[in-house]
Amino acid sequence: MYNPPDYYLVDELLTDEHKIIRSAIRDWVDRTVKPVIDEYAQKHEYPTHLIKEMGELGAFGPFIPEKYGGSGLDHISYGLIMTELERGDSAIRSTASVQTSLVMYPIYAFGSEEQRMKYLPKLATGEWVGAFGLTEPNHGSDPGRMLTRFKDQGDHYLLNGSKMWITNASICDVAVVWAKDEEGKIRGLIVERGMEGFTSPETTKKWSLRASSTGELIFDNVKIPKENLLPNVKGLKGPLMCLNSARYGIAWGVLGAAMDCYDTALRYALERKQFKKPIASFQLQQKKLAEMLTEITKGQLLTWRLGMLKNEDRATPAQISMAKRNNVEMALKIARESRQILGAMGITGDFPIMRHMMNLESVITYEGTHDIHLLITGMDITGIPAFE
Ligand code: TGC
Ligand code: FAD
Repeated sequence: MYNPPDYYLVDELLTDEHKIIRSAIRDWVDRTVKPVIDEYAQKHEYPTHLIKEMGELGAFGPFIPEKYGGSGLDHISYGLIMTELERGDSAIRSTASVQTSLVMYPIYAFGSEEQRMKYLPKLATGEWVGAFGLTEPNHGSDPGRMLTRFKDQGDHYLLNGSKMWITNASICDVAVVWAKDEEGKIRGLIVERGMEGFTSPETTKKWSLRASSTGELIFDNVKIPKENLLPNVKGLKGPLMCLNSARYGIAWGVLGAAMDCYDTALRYALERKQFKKPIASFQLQQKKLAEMLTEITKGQLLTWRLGMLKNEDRATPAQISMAKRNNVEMALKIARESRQILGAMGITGDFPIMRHMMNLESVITYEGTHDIHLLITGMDITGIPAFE
């Protein structure tokens, strides 16, 4: 039975509504995700049947207003949902991150009223799956140099280029794609499945996020109706504003993976005997457990405070970068240490740890790499960008 650590009584900072939401998602993850996720990861297959259930649970667009199918909740609620989903698997949290922060958010924040009404309710229920196309084969950390372009052809736009490493590419119904116009300005376009010239091959042979679908988005003279351009944003700040929301969710999400690893390792250490004693009685194992709990506690406090700032619209992109970077590294280290506590058992699918560990190798790279987030903090402190 999962016993999530709460050493500094952070629960006391949550409202009853927060706890009800968390408990609903936790219960769903225990009933629906936990029993099947290892099998899907082993098969390198995405459990698509979970998407509609996530929609029913309110995991898509929790902070989007109810008028558009969201739940109108605050950002602490969004964070708690991400934590619980990622305890199940980073792939499940990824789906909710992309759908909420990278597809619904830009349509809500930068879209026309017609676009909001057309897409958001179906994305909220999971009837439609979304994808977010920013990264390209030759432009990952530097998306501002993207090559994907569109031209004005009078009654439509013509889109050419390709995106790579895109979550849910091959199963998406709609994709928010970032491309440059003829003046070189980055704009957002809504590409729909079925548009001629749009293909989305799946990326295979991943050792990480094996229960997630990742692929390419390829545009070969795709005719995009003019009404599919997001009218209210221009420039790289458009996709980066979406990333602020998704990175915030990841800072919370990875706490779930870390807590699952810690909880598993603690229980194992108390039960497993060597040299006639539980391994939890050895100082070396206690050091690991004590340090894990310390880091989880720091991560919980960081995200809670960040969430309060976000609720007040005061969380800066650099604060979000710090939390994403800190918490992902913390979760990855905890996964590695927990794996060692389980000895050989730690490498099997009977326990979630190795799966979390491999997933987190993607999480530390996507949504801005560990290095890029450090440079963002460096720039914030010194005022000097060190990217080039
Ligand atoms: P730079 O010149 O610094 O900025 C360009 C414009 O953007 C503004 N800006 C931001 N606006 C909002 N939020 C932010 N976080 C922003 N950061 C910058 C900036 O003020 C400027 O505005 P303006 O009006 O002056 O034009 O841009 P740069 O080209 O030097 O790049 C900066 C850098 C390196 C930090 C940025 O490119 C970056 O963050 N790179 C990392 C790329 C990344 O994170 N990609 C993620 C792809 S999506 C993904 O991974 C999804 S995984 C999903 C899942 O499965 O969960
Ligand atoms: P690169 O940018 O080539 O970086 C390689 C290395 O160089 C890294 O260690 C990086 O830190 C370092 N580096 C780069 N620039 C600098 C610098 N200036 N200073 C110091 N070091 C530097 N993208 C999307 O658009 N949508 C998605 O849905 C999406 N989903 C993804 C799902 C998965 C499973 C994965 C793995 C990736 C996904 N991505 C997605 C792409 C992800 O955002 C990129 O992989 C990431 O931004 C890094 O780009 P890159 O892989 O090209 O690495």
